[in-house]
This record gives sequence, C-alpha cells and structure tokens, in this order.
Amino acid sequence: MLIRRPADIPPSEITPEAAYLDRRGFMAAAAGLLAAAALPLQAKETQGPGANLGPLTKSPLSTSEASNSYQQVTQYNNYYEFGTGKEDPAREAWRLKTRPWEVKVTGLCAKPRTFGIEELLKLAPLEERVYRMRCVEGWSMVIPWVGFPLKVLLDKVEPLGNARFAAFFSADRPDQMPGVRLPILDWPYLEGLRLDEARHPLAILAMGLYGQILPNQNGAPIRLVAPWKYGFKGGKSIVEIRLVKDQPWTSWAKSSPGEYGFYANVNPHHDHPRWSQKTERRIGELLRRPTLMFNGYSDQVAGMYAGMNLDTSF
Ligand SMILES: Nc1nc2c(c(=O)[nH]1)N[C@H]1C(S)=C(S)[C@@H](COP(=O)(O)O)O[C@H]1N2
Ligand SMILES: [Mo]
Repeated sequence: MLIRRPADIPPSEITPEAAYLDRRGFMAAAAGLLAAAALPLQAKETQGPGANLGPLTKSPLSTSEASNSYQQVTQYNNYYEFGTGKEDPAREAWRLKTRPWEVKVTGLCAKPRTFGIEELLKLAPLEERVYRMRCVEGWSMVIPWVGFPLKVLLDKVEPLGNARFAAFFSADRPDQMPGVRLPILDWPYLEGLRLDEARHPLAILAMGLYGQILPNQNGAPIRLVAPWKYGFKGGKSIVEIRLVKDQPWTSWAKSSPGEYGFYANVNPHHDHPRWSQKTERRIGELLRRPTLMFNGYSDQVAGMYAGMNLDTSF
C-alpha cells in the first residue's frame, strides 16, 4: 500500500470540515430522532451543527398524517445542482457553504434590502409545519418543516402596487455545485409565485426539518415550500427574491413549457404529457394512492384560482 505524505494528497481527497460537520449533524439528528420517540420536539437539547431549533410550536396548518422518516426525507431528494440521481444530493451537497449567507430582496418594493441568515432565523417565531409534499414525477412525502410564513419577509420590504410576481433565485456556485457546470437547466434555478400565492399563509420559507437545521440536500440554509404545488416550485438555497411585474420564466417551464407550467398546482385532472398525475407513491408505501386536488389543500387555496382554467394554466 502506498502511504502518501499529506502534501501529496489532492485537496479533493481531504475530508473537508463541512463534511465532518455534516456527519456530526446527521448523528445529532439521529440521536434527536431517538429522543423524539419519547419526548415532544420542544424538549430536545441544542446539539451543535444540525442544531435543534426549538422550542417550536406546531402550526394548526399541519397535516395529521404520519411524517416520512428523517432518513427518507434526507436521503431521497431532488437537487439537480448536485446531480440528477435521488441519492446524489445526500452525498454531494456538503460542498455547499451555507455560512455566511444572505438573501437579497429586490425589485418592486419600497424598502429593498439584504437579510443575513442569522436575522432570518429571528424574523418570526419558527414553527413546525407538517406538510404533504408531491413531486411532479409521481412520488410524495410528508415532511415536518420548520419555518416561517414568506409573507413576513415580504411585508418587511413593502411590495409596490405594480409588483405581481415574486421570483426566487437559488445559489449558482460552480465551485461548490458540480451540477451547474452542466447544461441540465438554465442556471440559476429560478422559481416564482404570483404575489397573492407568495403571501398565502401556507407558503413558508423553511430553515429546518424535524426540529433541526435544514440539511444541505433539502435546501439549506433557506428554501421555499408551497405544499399545494408540485415540489419543483420550492426553490432551494435561496439567495435572492425579486418582486417583478411580469411572470418570471422559471427554470422548468423554460426547459419544457409543455410539461411544467408556471402554476404547477397539484392537479390529478391535468396529466403530464408523459404520465398520469391521478395517483402517487408515498415514499415507504407499496400501493399508490390517489392524488388530491391542490395536494389536499383545496379548502385553503382554491379561491386564489377562481375563474381560471387550470387545464390551460397548469
Ligand atoms: N435549487 C433547486 N431547488 C429545487 C430542486 C432543484 O433541483 N434545485 N428540485 C425541486 C424538486 S423537483 C423537488 S421535488 C423538491 C425536493 O425537495 P426535497 O429534496 O427537500 O424533498 O425540491 C425542489 N427544489
Ligand atoms: Mo420534484
């Protein structure tokens, strides 16, 4: 066996501190899960990286359905900046440096400004939101997010009357994200909501899950979650939110407008051109289950689409 001096080892083979911290975070989270079996989330202690975000109240907007496991939520992901395989993000996303971090809020608002991540953590009381999540590809999960309503952030910058949409820009860092060196999508990953959707109480900025700091593969340090829409609307690792007049050309709609619409409301009556959207596979279950209109959030969100043809505005 060849024993090399440290100077001979290329930087790519040295375990970076980030990876070490991430593993520690994972172990802390695993320990947290054991504790969670016996204790409510609020009772868990702070544990360093992957730290506990408590005490948390559980939002009444939560579903009472059973959550997927921490393992499922953090090992089966879509995050194309780190590869197109479902296991790629868990393996590769440690490369993303999530501190320091800033989110710029720009465009059509009276008080555009930049928020540091520590400030965002304190902007509003963090709460647990257990949401059903439905991926456009036909799988679903239930995820106990930790976050705060996006509206809280928007109110701070005072959107102007002509602001009709919010565009969400994900980080685009070729040095840390192997996927953005490939022309898979038009980087940076760009998503958007109509402003009334962005202000809806169900739309949150998530900074954690399972009571802990968000793992990188789930979009650390801050990502969008809009549970009545297909999962791709929830941009990860957001660096800018821009208030604009016109509907943004979002990454998936741009790559394939016939397949991925801007609205992307979960809709079992509008099939994807290549597959049916009538049913879904909940990760961990064997039998497919019916997909619900607006992912089961009709009572709360259907009013926003009154009079719209959801088959053409898909
Ligand atoms: N920046 C960025 N955000 C993204 C994606 C991505 O590839 N890049 N994938 C989307 C898709 S298709 C889904 S289903 C969800 C998955 O989120 P999760 O891995 O936290 O469950 O993230 C969305 N947000
Ligand atoms: Mo997705």
